[in-house]
Amino acid sequence: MRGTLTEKILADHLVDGELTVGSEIGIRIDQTLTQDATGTTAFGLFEAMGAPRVRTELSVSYVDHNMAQFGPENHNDHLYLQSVAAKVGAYHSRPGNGICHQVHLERFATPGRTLLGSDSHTPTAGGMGALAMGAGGLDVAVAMGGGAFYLTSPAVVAVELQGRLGDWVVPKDIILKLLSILTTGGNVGAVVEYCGEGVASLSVPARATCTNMGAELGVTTSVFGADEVTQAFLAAQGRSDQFTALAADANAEYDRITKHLHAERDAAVIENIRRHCPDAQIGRADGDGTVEVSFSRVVIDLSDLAPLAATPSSPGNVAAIADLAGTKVDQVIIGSCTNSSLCDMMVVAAVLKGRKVHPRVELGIAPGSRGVLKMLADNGALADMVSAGARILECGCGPCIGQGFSPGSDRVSLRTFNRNFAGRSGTKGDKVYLVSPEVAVAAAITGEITDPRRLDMKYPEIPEVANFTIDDGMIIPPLPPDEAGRIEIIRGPTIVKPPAGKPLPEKIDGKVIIKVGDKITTDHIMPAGTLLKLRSNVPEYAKHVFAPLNEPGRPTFAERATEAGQAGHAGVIVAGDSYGQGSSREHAALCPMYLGVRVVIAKAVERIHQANLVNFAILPLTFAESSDYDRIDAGDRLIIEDVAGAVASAETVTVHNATQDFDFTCRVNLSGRQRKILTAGGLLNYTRQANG
Ligand code: MIC
Ligand code: SF4
Repeated sequence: MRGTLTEKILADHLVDGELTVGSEIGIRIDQTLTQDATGTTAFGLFEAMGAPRVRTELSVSYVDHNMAQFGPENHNDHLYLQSVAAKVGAYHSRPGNGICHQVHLERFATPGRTLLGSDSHTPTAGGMGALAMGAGGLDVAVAMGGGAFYLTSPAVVAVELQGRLGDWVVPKDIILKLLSILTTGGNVGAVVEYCGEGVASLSVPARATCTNMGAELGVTTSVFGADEVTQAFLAAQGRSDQFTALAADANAEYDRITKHLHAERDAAVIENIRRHCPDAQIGRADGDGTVEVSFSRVVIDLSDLAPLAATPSSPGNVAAIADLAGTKVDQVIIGSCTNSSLCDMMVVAAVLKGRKVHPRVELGIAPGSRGVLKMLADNGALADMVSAGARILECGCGPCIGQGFSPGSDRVSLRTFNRNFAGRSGTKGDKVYLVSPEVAVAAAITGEITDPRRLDMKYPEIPEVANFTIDDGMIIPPLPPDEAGRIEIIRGPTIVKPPAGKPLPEKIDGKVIIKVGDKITTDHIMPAGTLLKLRSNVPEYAKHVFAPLNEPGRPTFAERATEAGQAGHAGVIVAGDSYGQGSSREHAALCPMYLGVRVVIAKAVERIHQANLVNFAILPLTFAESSDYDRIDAGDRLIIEDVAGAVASAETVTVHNATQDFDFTCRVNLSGRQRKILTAGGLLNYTRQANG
């Protein structure tokens, strides 16, 4: 990664280790962000660590997820977060002020700085040239206390943008194109670095759309440089003084990443790689059809792109709008941290102006920040939306995390969001397509998926504003230390202290509570929607672990895990590839831990989830032979002798399947520090021990 942007920022912040791809490094974190759904736990753990004040340059606590306020839970959370932020020295962005990533981009993100957020879409700030990463709340709590953030020194891949986007083709189409090349799996430990002459034509929010949805690639983060466009954006935000130019060296060296694909099932992906990666090496298929592919550079010519969509139910199911055109649409929602900038909203308003929403379609619009909403109100665009029949939603996550607007049964919903995992909208069997605001608004007026280039109108070019309306009145600054002492932390009865991890036993006598397939997301493990309000109450939330996979009339995962625990067995989860995709929610580790789960054995585990498992003292193992996955059944008893010894130093461990009487080998892919954390019984205990 010599001479890359990523290397420069990492080198500037390195406090432990060396920048060699694959080795563990510790970096200093300049800024943190938390949002309410992960923030109550993060601040609870921060309090449990005993640190009196945050030690970062800036920590911001946002409220944007849990705002529906059915029952007292949400408001209790808000009051807790506001009071704890004031006490410990964090800024507090109040409910209604906007989505954390959009507000952070506008008001706080700074080129060349590191940002750690308890939300997987924190890389949005990479559009500004920040090295911004998502992590579990406990990692963020440690960073707030001034501790280093540990990660694998990444392989940096170049995404070179050439040419210019045509009319109606937008950044969402760039990132969807990239998803069709890199896919949602197999990119753990990589950073996507954008370069090329095409970058200059993209605004900061446009860049942020690309880096935001880099989360769906499963990479550590995505980043752009900081140039005149960045400088102008910062000036419009009244933050010119925070600009620093940032660029990779002209002769920067990027790293090869290796992917294992299937010759037949992934034929389209392999073809995309052949077409877009000039230095691709594509091996021959082995006996079971696996092809090894490696490359260090992806080239996308913006002028070749056409409007795209991710079809149900994965951001990786990319298809051309031209091939979907004519599909009847029942619901359109525009917003989320991916596409809720002023420019996105202005294009939508321009298309809606003087038109009416199609009678079949319900249209919801959620501007990303109060600043954006205020500007839409001031310049008349909001009136155009309202006149067209749009339902204006609060500035927040809303439908993106299943807080309302669940589509009807079997209804097609087009959303400008970043995730369409099955059931995330709150409707079982949902049909959610992820599209650009341009495609979304075209469908809103035609009632069907429509290539916006076929609309009978000129593309509304929206110039970047020179002066953004700035009103930070809903961002409460922290109190100075001498005044903070008088703050009472408000802890409503629905806020329950998060449990700490426990050291692993000498020997695991485990039972497989569930066996799941590939690409299990954290939305499967710990669903949000109407359950989101239970985030501050682990004992209650834990009752719903794997709820979407529970079968009617059969004991739930929680009941099976509890019963196994009562019989003296540790819970084991067996999973396929890309386990724990999606969000950063540490509840996907914390709640299983609460139910007695001590081991996850998977074909592969995604980065943030792996860290969360370790942080809560659940041992993540991977199959040495992936075919062993097929030999295990739910309910099997699995024994791991001397697990403490394996965690301390072994590269592999033998697992005995006592039900079927065979042994198999698992890899213990852990860094030295992760081994110590597991031995200590989780990151909280480890941090307490380290701080004496
Ligand atoms: C998401 O988009 O899935 C979330 C909700 O923002 C999560 C965080 C959470 O579960 O609270 C994320 O992306 O990390
Ligand atoms: Fe909120 Fe959706 Fe963005 Fe997550 S992806 S932060 S739920 S808007």
